[in-house]
Amino acid sequence: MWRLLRTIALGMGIGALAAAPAAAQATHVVRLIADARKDDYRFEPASLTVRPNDVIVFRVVSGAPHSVVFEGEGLSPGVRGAINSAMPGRSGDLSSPLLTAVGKEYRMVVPQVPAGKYAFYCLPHRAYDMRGSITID
Ligand SMILES: [Cu+2]
Repeated sequence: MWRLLRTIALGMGIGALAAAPAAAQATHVVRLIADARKDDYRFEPASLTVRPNDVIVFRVVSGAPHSVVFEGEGLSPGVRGAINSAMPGRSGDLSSPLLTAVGKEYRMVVPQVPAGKYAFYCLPHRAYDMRGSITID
């Protein structure tokens, strides 16, 4: 009897999941570009709009090494922790590891944080103003 009830409950749970509106998980690619001859240092696109659980792929296209470091100013401890948790293999607070080769990719899943704009920069090219932002819907 209990097993039957549990089976029914599980079935209902799955049904409820299937009925929920499909929260599509989008993947966004951000290219990391640096060309000293052209004085060109940028994230491309430099700004993008994302949703929690979307995937962002930072892809090194030229001019390695690069990194992705979120601006910490004004972040609450909770938000800071959520962003840190979303960044695999961090090299420090809010910092990706150094992306040392062309073709290297760094993936992160957008954390559940309040809607708003979150700025980041590339540490090796910070002096060249290589920066970008995500706006979380
Ligand atoms: Cu860079």
